[in-house]
Amino acid sequence: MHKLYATYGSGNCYKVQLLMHQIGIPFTVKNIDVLKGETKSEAYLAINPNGKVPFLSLENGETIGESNAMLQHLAHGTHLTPESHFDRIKMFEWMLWEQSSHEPNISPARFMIAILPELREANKDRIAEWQQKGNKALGIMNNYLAKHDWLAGEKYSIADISLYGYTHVAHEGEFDMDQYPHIQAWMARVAETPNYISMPEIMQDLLKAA
Ligand SMILES: N[C@@H](CCC(=O)N[C@@H](CS)C(=O)NCC(=O)O)C(=O)O
Repeated sequence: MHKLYATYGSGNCYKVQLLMHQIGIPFTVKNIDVLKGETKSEAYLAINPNGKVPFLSLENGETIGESNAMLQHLAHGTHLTPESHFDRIKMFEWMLWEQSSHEPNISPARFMIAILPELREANKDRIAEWQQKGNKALGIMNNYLAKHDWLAGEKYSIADISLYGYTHVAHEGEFDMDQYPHIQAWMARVAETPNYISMPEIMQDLLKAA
């Protein structure tokens, strides 16, 4: 069975858990507590020298770092990867964009506001910059979703899962989601897809496995 190293509350980890749940891939989880510095422990660095989660150890002994690479591998040949070449390229485009728009802006703003608020005051200028860049990204998504139901082609795909990871918790980083009605409608569609599971629900499993 695949084993996912993950930490509680991470959008990057949730993306991978959500996908495996939705396509019915059995997996175990190992909690690596970022707040306790466990990603930098000697034991964990021996498993993943990059010292980050998520990290996926496949049943066949191969490993994958980077959440979006995991999504691409796990969804290969399933209904969550578009059939047409061009739709797959658009999927890839959104997933690369996610790592330069959401991951470095929405994610750290949320982290310092909702997860480690004691860091907030000392980082208020950085948070303001992340919020400004994050809002720019959310505006781009909102405009696109005004005309499209899904990000890549006509169907739900791992591009949606990838972007959903941090978009659906952006309000925790004090992003005003009322400004983005088309994102809200898209998030509601994602939550209606078959075998959807919320972050708190699937993260409960992670805590139990700690
Ligand atoms: N680009 C990576 C980002 C991974 C990442 O930054 N993970 C965070 C948790 S969301 C982490 O491991 N932080 C702990 C650390 O850097 O020690 C991905 O998409 O998987």
